[in-house]
Amino acid sequence: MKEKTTGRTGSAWGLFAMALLLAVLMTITAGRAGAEVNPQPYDRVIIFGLDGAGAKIQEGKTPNFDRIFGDGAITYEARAPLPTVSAPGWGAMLYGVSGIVNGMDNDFAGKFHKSNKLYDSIFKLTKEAYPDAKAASFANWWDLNWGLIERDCGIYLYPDKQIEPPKEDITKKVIDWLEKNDPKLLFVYYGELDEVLHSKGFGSKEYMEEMTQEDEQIGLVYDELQKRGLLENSLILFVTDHGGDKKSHGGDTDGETKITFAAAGPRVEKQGTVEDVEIQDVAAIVLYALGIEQPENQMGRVPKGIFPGVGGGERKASLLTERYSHFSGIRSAETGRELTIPVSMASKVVYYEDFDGEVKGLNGKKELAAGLTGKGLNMRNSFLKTDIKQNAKWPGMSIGFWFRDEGYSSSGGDAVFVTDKKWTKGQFKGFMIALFDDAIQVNIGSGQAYRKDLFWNLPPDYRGKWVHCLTVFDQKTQTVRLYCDFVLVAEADMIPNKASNWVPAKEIFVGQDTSGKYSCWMNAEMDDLIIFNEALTPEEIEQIRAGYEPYITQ
Ligand SMILES: [Ca+2]
Repeated sequence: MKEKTTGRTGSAWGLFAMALLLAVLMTITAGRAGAEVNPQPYDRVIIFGLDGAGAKIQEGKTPNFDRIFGDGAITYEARAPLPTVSAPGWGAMLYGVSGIVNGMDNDFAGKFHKSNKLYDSIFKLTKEAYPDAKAASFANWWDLNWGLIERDCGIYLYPDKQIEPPKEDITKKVIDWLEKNDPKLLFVYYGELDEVLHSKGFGSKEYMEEMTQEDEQIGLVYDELQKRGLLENSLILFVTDHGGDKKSHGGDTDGETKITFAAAGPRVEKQGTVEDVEIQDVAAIVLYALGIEQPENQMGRVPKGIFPGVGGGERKASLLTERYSHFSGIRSAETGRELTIPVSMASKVVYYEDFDGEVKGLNGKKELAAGLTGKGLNMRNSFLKTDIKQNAKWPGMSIGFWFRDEGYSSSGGDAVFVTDKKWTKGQFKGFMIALFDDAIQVNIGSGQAYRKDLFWNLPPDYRGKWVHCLTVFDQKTQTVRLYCDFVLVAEADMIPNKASNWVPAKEIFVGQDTSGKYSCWMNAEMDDLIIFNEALTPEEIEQIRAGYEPYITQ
């Protein structure tokens, strides 16, 4: 239903990275503002989301928006995160962090999202704070309910299967649901406006007509809430994710980045002007409204001008960027050292290559490059054929390595870090760890129709720095866990009831698939590849991290 391309442009990306770095530097100087907890919480928060509305609401015929928010606090100068595409926008709203920092992009949104381990959405936090409360998301962009919200957080999702019903159906389902449920948090999302943006243009006649139609839907839901007495002590929000530029969006023009934000309800500033809003602030607003303490890892804060005497101040730096600051160099004197593995783990090591001595199984141009310590594999034109075959009797497998990528391969595709199969089909039996765009991808195939893919979007500052990637395949719990720089960042279930199906027959290859002819090469160096025949525990991974500590500088 929605455009699936990320719309990333080099310039927007670079600017974003720079802006993020600047923001981090500024925030460190400014210090952190402690988040307040609302002494007088609202009973519920209702969020209306219109995809792609930008700031056009102020020019449109939107009588319902006007009657709901006319007396509330509004701004048409809120800012969408870059790139100005849907998933980073809605991801920022849901998680209170910049969408990309949270690993949300449109590629990711289409994938099943189980709770990611670094951040919790406002839905999950609401359910944790009020376990018996009802919460729901109604959205006719399938990826939102499927990919962006944790599907295991216990809220009602419509649709919960891969359909994208028209807006009238969304409205009807919300109204039906309200018959039996008093929501603590309700999100009602309409996506058609973004489609008209792409087909007819941002601000076109058809676009403005669609906006009016979606405004009607908002009015119907609002009237139902009123009828049921659910507007009392409720905070109503209007949010959009981005605007547009002609028939597109993704860039950094005013049309794309300036967006509408509005709030209404008791104790909201009468005809207030909200100052300095970014979408990630919406999470802070929702949590404040519901009397829930904002987690330390959220970046947004309550803006000034919504609640009297509350809000403003600096946003926090990304916890991810702080915890996840990549290693930019090594002490040159440390070359040729040996990795220290605690004795308890040494027996689990089935393969270790530091690329510092003679490298067995080197293929392609057989080139080494500067590594994290000593030398490393030059993955641009060389690969490694190990003599390791995974054994079905292993209780699991863990693969760790350092890599320094200079930017996504210009040849496109998804270059291979480590695999035991041909990577022309994800369904092929075995596993694969790749770099897909700026995301680490872990794939498992059953050999038949089934494939499972886990994604983690790397933060924008990873390029040119050493990043540690560790993947744990756990046969016992049937899960795959991905650690970046020793932080658990993503987890997924393995293929159900097919535990051993992913165990391969071929040797493990590094920098190439097992054909040795995969068209896309990694634009990176690799160092210290280590393979364990067990699923490492968090404590063991922490020991590995500590073992590296003397050798790395930040
Ligand atoms: Ca090395």
